[in-house]
Amino acid sequence: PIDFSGTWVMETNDNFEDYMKILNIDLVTRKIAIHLSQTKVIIQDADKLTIKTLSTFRNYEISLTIGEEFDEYTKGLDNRMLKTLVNWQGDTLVCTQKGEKANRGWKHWIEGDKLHLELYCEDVVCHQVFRRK
Ligand code: RET
Repeated sequence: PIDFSGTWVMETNDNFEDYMKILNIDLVTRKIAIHLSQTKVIIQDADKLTIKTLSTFRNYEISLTIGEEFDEYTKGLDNRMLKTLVNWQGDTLVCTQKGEKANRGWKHWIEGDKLHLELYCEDVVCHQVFRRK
């Protein structure tokens, strides 16, 4: 499979505001978060993944095994408990996050030298693009 490992710096962040809104993230947090440059640090080792989302305001980190459902607590985001599962779909990493919100998850893929992340929840899609640091 494709290796997503590396440090990736945010270039674009489309519709992040609506994504935060649909997650009921409070106004003050949204006002700060919308202006943040996010960095993804991905460590991929066989079927193990660690994904760190870093910013000057707050960080968020998950570690998981591909193909194994785990309990995700979205601490510092919307603070919900989810049943999360990440799988390969071709060269795309596809995540489903089961919980209170319908149709919640994300996809990671690489196109050229860019890392793409699509975050979705209900009918909202946020699209982020990162370049290698
Ligand atoms: C920040 C800053 C504090 C407020 C919010 C944030 C959102 C983080 C998100 C992270 C998603 C991570 C994923 C990792 C897998 O690739 C930037 C921590 C709301 C939405 C999907």
